[in-house]
Amino acid sequence: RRLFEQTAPTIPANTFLADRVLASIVRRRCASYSDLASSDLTRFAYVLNSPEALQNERDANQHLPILHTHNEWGARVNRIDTAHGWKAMKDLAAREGLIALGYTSSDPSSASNSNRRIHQFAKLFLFSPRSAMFICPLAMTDGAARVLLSLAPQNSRARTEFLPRLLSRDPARFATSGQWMTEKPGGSDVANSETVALPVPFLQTSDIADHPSFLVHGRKWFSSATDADITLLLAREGVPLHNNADPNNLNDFTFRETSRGLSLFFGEVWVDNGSKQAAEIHHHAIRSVQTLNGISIVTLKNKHGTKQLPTAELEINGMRATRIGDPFKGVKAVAIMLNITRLYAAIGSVAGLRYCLFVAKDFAAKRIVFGKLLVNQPLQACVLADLEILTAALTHSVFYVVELLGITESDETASHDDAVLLRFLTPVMKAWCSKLSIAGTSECMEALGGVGYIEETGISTVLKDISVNAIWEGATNVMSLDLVRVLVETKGAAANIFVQKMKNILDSCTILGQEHPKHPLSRSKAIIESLLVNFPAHCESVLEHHQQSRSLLFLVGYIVASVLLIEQAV
Ligand code: MFK
Ligand code: FAD
Repeated sequence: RRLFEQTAPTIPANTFLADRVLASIVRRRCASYSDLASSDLTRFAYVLNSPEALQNERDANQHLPILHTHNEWGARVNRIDTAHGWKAMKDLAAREGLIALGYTSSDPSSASNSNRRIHQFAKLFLFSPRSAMFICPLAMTDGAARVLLSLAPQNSRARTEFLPRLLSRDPARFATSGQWMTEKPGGSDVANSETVALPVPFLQTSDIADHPSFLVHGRKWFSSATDADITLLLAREGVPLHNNADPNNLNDFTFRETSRGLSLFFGEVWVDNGSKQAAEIHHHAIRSVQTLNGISIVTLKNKHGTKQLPTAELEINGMRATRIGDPFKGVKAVAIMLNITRLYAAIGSVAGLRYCLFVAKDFAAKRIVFGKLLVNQPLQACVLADLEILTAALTHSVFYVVELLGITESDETASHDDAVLLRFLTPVMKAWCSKLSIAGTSECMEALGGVGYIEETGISTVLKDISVNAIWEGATNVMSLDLVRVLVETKGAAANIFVQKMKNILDSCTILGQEHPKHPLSRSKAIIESLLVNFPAHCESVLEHHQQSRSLLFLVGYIVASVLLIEQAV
């Protein structure tokens, strides 16, 4: 008698072709460029399912980074060994132009900025759940590229040497960036930062655009992807008390308290033998003669998820750095980066949910319970259908905001209203997509029963990895208060712009049979319209009572998703 064995669920061979929502977004939002984008996405999805890519993914998930702080002679070293699969992710990201695509087009004739951002983020959507968290350094690299493009002087090394490397499609040249903000006393509230940057006087008189002109001293409490090539970091900028101020002596400087004393700095993580510390770097050949730039790696964090990612605590003692942007405007400068990485957190979360839903649906098509395929049990069919709607809602919403990002980055198409709307919706997508995707992914785990809880079936890793998206880049309360910040700074105009944009979309939706108010779409439309009528007043009330800002954030997410689903359905 043969004993039962469950057939394992599989994901589709091509996760782009199998994702009708993503395919329809690319068709609609890439306009005349959509055929090119779609064929590239189809090809890329096959690449991700190739034996080589699957092996790299497994390897990166299994062989976690290891920190070596001392060599066999007891000498202090800073060596992080990362998996072959992790390094392969970087090479693949370069070859596929996962950053470059957002900035330069391989087909300039037909692709607008927003087309390119949609194409890029659609690729990231496919890549994220297969990337063993390499999506994280990519997010920071994209954010850093945007900062350098916006703020670094034209003739600076950051601009001429490193920006092209962040955007390179050549694996041997491609560089990634870190983002060092969080310190022990201040992750959300960076005003408490203790790290200082002291100007180096003899370099101030030379061409500072070309020379490191600060020495940084301090500690950073979380540094993701510590194997990055460069980093952008916040530090309290010292003002010299006299002409002979020594950049290694804190007493020669005065500091502004609050976050208005912080500036943003650019530094290479690795430099050509500039440090006394010996470092053996098992990465690209380019690093073989390099050492850390005044940085010591204290430890790698033992995390709930994202274990593939080398997240370290750092001590910084004389790191050479240049300021990016105006002095004491560091928070404003790094916000350019944050607004990009927050969209990555949103996309990465939804992509994780999409992936797990593929698994849950395939399992339901193979598993028999109480005499029927699970998918044919009406109750489970409803659970899976709800998850499909949730995934579609989140995917449409986040790509709507990605399109806004592309539009606002383009000189030709940028409008004030689009910029305000992008600013308003970015924290919403970050928090709302993360929260709902984590809940949805947990539901996918349950949909597999006990085996869903087993590490090797894949959902567990995704759930643990995407859980961090609610925390890093600003936790949900911080995003809710950021929404309030936008309302305050625009004196409420953001609320009106949001209402108008949503109404415009709804007005363009002609619902067949809408003369019947009981038509489900007409009823949904009417509900959203009434929410929009009350929305500005609701925002005013939140300005009085900040504790309501979280529910406002969720309401905005709900409205965007509903409007876009109605638009899709008609
Ligand atoms: C798959 C995903 C991959 C993602 C990978 C990421 C790896 C992990 C990396 C990290 O986690 S990096 C650390 C991320 N840290 C944060 O996100 C910090 C969260 N805390 C906040 O966001 C706080 O609200 C904030 C630090 C901004 C508070 O700082 P302040 O200085 O007390 O805020 P303030 O005074 O309100 O704003 C200062 C200026 O910045 C203002 O401009 P002005 O100088 O013109 O007045 C603000 O308008 C501006 N600003 C703040 N947030 C902004 C912004 N501007 C644009 N966009 C924003 N989001
Ligand atoms: P806190 O700021 O102490 O926040 C604790 C709680 O208080 C949160 O829930 C928050 O929402 C809430 N809160 C804060 N302010 C308010 C308020 N005013 N009202 C109500 N509630 C509030 N940081 C980097 O700089 N670079 C990195 O590369 C990096 N990588 C990371 C990797 C991982 C895996 C993790 C987990 C974190 C990483 N971080 C990184 C740090 C991350 O950005 C911070 O942990 C995060 O911003 C929260 O800061 P905190 O830990 O200091 O928490």
